[in-house]
Parts: sequence; structure tokens; C-alpha cells
Amino acid sequence: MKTKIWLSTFAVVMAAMVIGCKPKGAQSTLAGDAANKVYVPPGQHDEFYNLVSGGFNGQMSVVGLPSGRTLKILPVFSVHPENGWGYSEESKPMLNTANGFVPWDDLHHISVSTTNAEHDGRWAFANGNNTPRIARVDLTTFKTVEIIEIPNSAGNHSSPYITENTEYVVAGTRFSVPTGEDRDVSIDSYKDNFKGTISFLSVDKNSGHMDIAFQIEAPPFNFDLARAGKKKSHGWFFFSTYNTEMAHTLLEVNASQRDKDYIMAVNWKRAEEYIKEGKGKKIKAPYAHNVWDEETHMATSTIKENILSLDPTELKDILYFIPCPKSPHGTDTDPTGEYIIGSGKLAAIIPVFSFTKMLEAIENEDFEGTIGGMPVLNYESVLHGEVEKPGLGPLHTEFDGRGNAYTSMFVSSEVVKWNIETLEVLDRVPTYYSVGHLMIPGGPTGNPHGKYMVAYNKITKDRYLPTGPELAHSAQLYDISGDKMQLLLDFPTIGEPHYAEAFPASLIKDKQVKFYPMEHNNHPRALKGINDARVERDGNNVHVYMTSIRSNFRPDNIEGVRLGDEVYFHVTNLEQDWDVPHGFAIKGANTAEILIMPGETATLKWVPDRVGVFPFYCTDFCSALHQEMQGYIRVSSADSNVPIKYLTGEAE
Ligand code: RUQ
Ligand code: CUA
Repeated sequence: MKTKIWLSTFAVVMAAMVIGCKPKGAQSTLAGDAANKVYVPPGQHDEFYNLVSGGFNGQMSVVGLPSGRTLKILPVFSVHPENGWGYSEESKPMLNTANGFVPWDDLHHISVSTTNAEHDGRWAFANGNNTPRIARVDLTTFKTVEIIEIPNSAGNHSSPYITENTEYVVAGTRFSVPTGEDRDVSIDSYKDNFKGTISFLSVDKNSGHMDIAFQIEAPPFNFDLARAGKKKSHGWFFFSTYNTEMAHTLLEVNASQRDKDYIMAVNWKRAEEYIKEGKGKKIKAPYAHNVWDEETHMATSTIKENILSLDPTELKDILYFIPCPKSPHGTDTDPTGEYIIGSGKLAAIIPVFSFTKMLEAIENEDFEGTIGGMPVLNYESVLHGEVEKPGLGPLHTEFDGRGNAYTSMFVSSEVVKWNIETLEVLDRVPTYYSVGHLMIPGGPTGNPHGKYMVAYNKITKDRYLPTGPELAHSAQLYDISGDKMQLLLDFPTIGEPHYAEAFPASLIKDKQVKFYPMEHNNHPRALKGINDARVERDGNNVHVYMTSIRSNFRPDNIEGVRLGDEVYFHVTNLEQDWDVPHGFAIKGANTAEILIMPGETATLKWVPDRVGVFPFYCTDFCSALHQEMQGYIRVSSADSNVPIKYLTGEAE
């Protein structure tokens, strides 16, 4: 009987998840003061930077809040023809992996670096889901400067979450996979041969450089999301898990059987101690580590061979399991570090766990069982309380720093505000429609700026002018400074935003790099001035050493290239002023343009496939004579004896 009732509730929830509920009382008219609250007058700056993930477009976008203005698309894991990311010779190594060049990924989450659990605005980290990677973006240049691959992982979803001083960036695998020497195993041997892994990447305090410090083996569950403990819970990490049924087919049904899955608590300080004692073993696991150098203006990719692996079935006190209803998606820790919130997609309540109670339960060995010898804590013993009737389909929770939590409800399409101590629901607002993540500036840190909340919605339907079958995803900005949340603004987003983080603009806006000083340009093919422009043949390679400055390229007439040659245009932008990039593109090239920042050198490779004279030109409107910024290159037959010849701007 009980199962029957449960099954029918389950069916209703599942049906609602598929269809998506349209909220009642749709709030379509803006209150009179809403426009004022988002109005940023021309020439003035937004109060917050908001870094928004691009989901399946593999990029990050930079949005100003409260205006919702898109300031930049910042390429991370995907090639970006707009500026030559992944097309220039210098940037190609950034997208190298143990599988070779992978020019796309699925970027879900962003973490901005913190010191003492507060945003410090130095770097933003982002995860690549598909070919597991973590990227680091430098927030003085808004450029991806490092990408590291995560071996023994598949579907790097619970990532990239950081500890309170950015000691580690952490990555949990979504899919469990075979990780041993023999990976050719039958899929139905899942329970025996598949494993989960959690990776801890160290971050160098000064340079930001990442490395895989250690990896912890875990049961073959799916790891969905994670958050670090902070303040009192610093030293711990919390991961949500689903598919603790360990199903490998039709997960929709088979991974929704159990009433509770787990939040996995990781005592990483203890893991560090074990490593100091020499515990753990080195295992073979090749991964690429790609680093951008701002002085040579190029990336290098190194394949590393081994990682340090810890086995928690031997090191008994690093992993603990907290039962959590039901198929939890997000797990979030509040600004004090005391409360851990699990958002069970199929749960009717939101459980709030107490870190203090968790420590007591561990101390008292108050366990209800074990998984592979690792303790499962008693739900009731660790529970602070449950939020009753919050809505349907809770996914993610953020905080305003005033003791309130905000949880996104996918199925009932709303955001629910509740008090963390009393667990009382205080307010709810509809979203249009089916919110995924939500974001409060500083929301995951110890010091949220609880003025705005942004809902990132999965379904847009009628919100904007229709654009055929594919519609822009949508963000909605709410004022949360008062007791009641107020919808202020809808704005379309780039790609499919999952998560975003925002911080006060004042943190970084005066630290922006405006151009690269020529005297620090250590690119091996950089030119120091227009007089160095030249063309050199080296076997079948032709190197064009080119300068760009308003409004010419030197050389701009090139002859002596033969079919079968590979031509490398090494373009140095000699400008030493802000906002004067030059672009370079050549007719028929099977590639993209490159966009060269002032003081930078970048290389476009071109393999001509026919005889003729080919124009090239500057693609970025740089001056009144931008349209004059052009040239020609002649390609002769393979057996021609036209010598290398070029003009560097002598008047006719
Ligand atoms: S996810 S909508 Cu972070 Cu990929 Cu929850
Ligand atoms: Cu240089 Cu247009």
C-alpha cells in the first residue's frame, strides 16, 4: 500500500518535471520603481560583475548587474572564431587533452576565488563536463590562462568548487566509470568494476597554477554538486550523490528508487595528514595541463602521467555519508558554515543538516550502517530540521547573509525564501519558467551581498520575440533587499547558463590590464618595430613576420609562396593604447580570424590550396583608414621559381 501511494506521488512529480508547471498569478507588470532600480545611465558602470556560464556553448559571459548588459563572451573550452581562440597557433595547446585537441565542452559552473571565504576577485574557475577539465580565468585580463584535465572522471559536473582560501579546486565525477588497468569490462558489472572519484587540485597562492594534489576513490554513485565547508566547517567538503541504487540503465526510473541518497562529507584536512604520512598510491592516469604565458603570449601543453590516489576503504575517517532525501541535486553550505542544505529533486521537503551535529555523530559513532566500510550517519542525528512544503523540485540554494536561504524550484517554477534557523518559508516568487540555478552576488561565500538575486531559467517560451525553434535562455533579476522579493528585469543569456557568480565591480575594475607592454613581449617571433617586418622561407614553411599599427600591415605585398607551402602569419600589434586590437583574416583560409591585442603577437597558419592572389585585411574597425588596412599574397605553382619578395610600405 505504502509503495503504491509513493509510486503515484512519484509519477505526478515526474510528469510535472517533464511538462514544467506554469506558475499561477504570473507577475507580468513591473512595479513602477523596477525600471529605476535596473537603470544604469549611459556612461555609468554597473555595480556588480556577473560571470555566467555558457553551458553547451563552452564559454563564459560577463554581464553587468543590475543592467543585465552583456560585456563580453570569454572563450574557455570552445573555439571562438570572434577572436581566434583555438584557431591561433598560440592558443591551440589550451584545448589539448589526453584525447588530443578537443575544441568544445559543456561549461556548467563558475567559482570565483576567495580568501577567508570572501571573494578576492583574482580568478574564476570553470568546469568542462564532457571531457573533464577545469579552467582558470585571470580576472585582470578576462582570459583563460590555464586548463587542466581530470583523469578517471567522466562528466565533471560537481566542479569546480573551491575551499575558503582557494587552497583547492575540487571536482567530482558525474558518471562512475571503470578506472583500473582493464577498462574493457561489461557495463552490467557496474557495481564491481565502476568507481567514482573526487579530485582535489591545488592552487598556487601567487601564480594560481593548478595541479592534481590527490584523488579520492568513491563508491560508484553519480556525484552531482558540491560545496566546501567554510569558517567552522573549513576542512570539509560536501558532495551530493544520486543513483546510489548503482543503476546503469534507464536511470530515470532505476536511480529514483530509494527514498534517500547521500550527501558525502569529505574530511580533506584528514586526507592531507594521511598524505603527509606517506599514504596513498601513485597510479597511472595521463592528463593534459595547459598553461598560458602572458609574456610569450602563447600556451604550452604538457601531458602528465600519474596522480596520487587515496582509498577511503583503508583510510577510514575521510568519507562519511549523510542520508538525504531524494536524488539531491544541489548541496550548499550557508555563510556561517554551520548548515548544509540538500536539495532533493524528488523530495517534498528541504533537509538542513548541522555541521556541529555531524561532528557529534561522528564522535559518538552514531552510524546507521556502512558503505564499503565507510560510515553512514543517522539522518535524524545530523538533521537541524526540514523546510516543510517548500515547493516542487528543489535544485539549488543561495544565501543573503541575513540568515535567509533562497531555493530554486524547477517543477513549481519559483524561488522560495526561507529562514535558515526557523526553517519557516517567508516568501515565494514565480520564475519564467523552470528555474535551474539561482545566484546572489557573493551568495556561496561567507559574505553575501544580498541585494539582488538572479534566476537562471531553463524554459523561455513566450518571454521574448520568438526566434524559431531555438529560444534564448533567460535570466531574471530580483530585488531581494526587502522582505518580499521583487522581479525587476528579464534578460536573455548566451548559451545555456547554469551557474553564475557575481561580486562588486570595485573589487577588480581598477586592476584591468589595458594593453601588453611591448618591452615585455617575449614571443619568439615578436617584432619590436616596423623595420623588422620581413618574410622568410624555411623549407616548405613560409614565415611572415608582420606588424600591425593604425592603419597598415607590413609587409602588405607578399610573393614567392608556392603550392605545398604552409604559411605562418606572425602578427605583432605594435599599438600601446587601450582598446586598439587589430584583426587579421585571409580569403579562403579554413580557419578563423585572429584578433591581436595591443602589444601581443599571434599567429595564423594558412595552407593555400590553389594558385592566385589572395587579399587579407584587418577585421576590427580600428581607425578612419581601417578599410585601407589590407594587403595581398601571391601563391604560385609548386614548381614556380618566383622568389620570396615583399613590400613593407615604401610609397609607390
Ligand atoms: S546544474 S540546474 Cu549546476 Cu549542471 Cu543545476
Ligand atoms: Cu586595424 Cu582595422
